[in-house]
Amino acid sequence: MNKIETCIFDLDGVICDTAKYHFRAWRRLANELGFDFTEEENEQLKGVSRIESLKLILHWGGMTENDEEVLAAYAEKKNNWYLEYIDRMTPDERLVGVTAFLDELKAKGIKIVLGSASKNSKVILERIQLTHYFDAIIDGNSTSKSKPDPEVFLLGAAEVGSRPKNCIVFEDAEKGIEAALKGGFYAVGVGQPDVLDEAHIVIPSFEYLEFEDVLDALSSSVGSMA
Ligand code: B16
Ligand code: MG
Repeated sequence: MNKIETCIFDLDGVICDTAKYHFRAWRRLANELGFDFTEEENEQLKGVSRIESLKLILHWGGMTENDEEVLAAYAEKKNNWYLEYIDRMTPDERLVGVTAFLDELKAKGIKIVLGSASKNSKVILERIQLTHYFDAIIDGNSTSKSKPDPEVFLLGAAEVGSRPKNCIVFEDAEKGIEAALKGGFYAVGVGQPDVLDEAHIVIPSFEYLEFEDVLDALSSSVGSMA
């Protein structure tokens, strides 16, 4: 297996869980528009961009809206509520084991990069006090294509001068794993093996996880990547 210089992390579902805040804000918008949607449907929005999420929700509510200005106004309304919720986030909302894992990477000189679809990633990292760990932050503000396009991870790797084959991507969404594989990265799924079965390996969380464990598991799974 190739030498690993850089680890690229998705944000929502990997570093912290903002899905509940997205759900609360989207549901408030849906209710205002006269319909409701379920937490199960919300699962399908993980890793999906803001505008794509809105279009899916309107579709579930049986609404057709093609006017770009109306769509932008709905998205802004939802985002303002979402910003209120994330503004109250604290470092306690880091997912279990994340801090120790990042500390270990820092001590080993491995570069740490964020690769998220969110346009609010900087606020979230500030609130959970993790900004200073990151050597590069690539998010929805610096990308033009959504996952499963590998753009976000390719930009992240380039920013720290690594090639994809020397990077591991940690992702909780199927589309994110697809993006990592398309870009030629090692892909580690964080969550359920049945959902993330395309990943090279899947971890349930970062709890008690050491970097060496990840390298060992990847080596046995992929052997040597050309
Ligand atoms: P925003 P990730 C994604 O974050 C979320 O999983 C997804 O639900 C959200 O719609 C998307 O960010 C855009 O977020 O509205 O804040 O720009 O998993 O890519 O870190
Ligand atoms: Mg995610």
